[in-house]
Parts: sequence; C-alpha cells; structure tokens
Amino acid sequence: MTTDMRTTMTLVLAGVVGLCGMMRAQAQPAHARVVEITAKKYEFDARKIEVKAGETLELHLTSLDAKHGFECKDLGVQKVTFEKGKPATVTFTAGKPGTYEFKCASFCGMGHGKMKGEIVVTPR
Ligand SMILES: [Cu+2]
Repeated sequence: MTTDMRTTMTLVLAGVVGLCGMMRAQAQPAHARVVEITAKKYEFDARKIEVKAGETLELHLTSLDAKHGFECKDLGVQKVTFEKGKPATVTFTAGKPGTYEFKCASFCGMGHGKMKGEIVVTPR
C-alpha cells in the first residue's frame, strides 16, 4: 500500500466515524433538563419555571391528591392529566422568549381556577 492510499483510507475512515457521530447526535432528542413539579389542591409547587429559548424541558408531574392536569397551549404543550400514583411526563422545547401561563387542565375542585403558574422563556 502506498502512503497516498493509506492517507486516503485514513481520511475516509475518519469521515465515516465522524458521520456516524453526527447521525447519532441527530437521532437523539436534545438533552432535556428535568423539572419536578408537584401539584396538590390547589397549587403547583413550581409557580415559575425559567427556561432558555431553545432549551428542552422534561416536566415530571406528580399529584399528591386528586387528578390534576397541566397545559400551556402558547408553548405548544397540550393537556396531560396525572393523579396520585400516576405521574405524567411532558417534554417540550421552549420557543420565543416571553412569559407563558400554564394551568391545571383538569377540574379538581373549588380552587381549580387558581392553579396557575408561569413559564418564563429567556433569550439565549
Ligand atoms: Cu388541579
């Protein structure tokens, strides 16, 4: 094998390895930061969740009592419900900077309307 050929092969090999690495990075979802949120009648323990634009959050929703819900339409988070012993997970990537209200999306009693909080998306 000539030196030229060896160099070419090394380059090709490096290219293939590099490509595989890139493909693997694309196949996996962006690294998500986990935020634990606990709900009970009638509040979420996290009133304010801060996130950077473009950052992906994985919300772990746990209820201490009734069936509650979580929804933040303006950020594209559709309604999910969770109850005691049956937590739920929601993953979303924050878009434009701003303040977005989230709320309990499952009627849980007298104070249901007060179960709100905000997600603040800050610029990168
Ligand atoms: Cu509720």
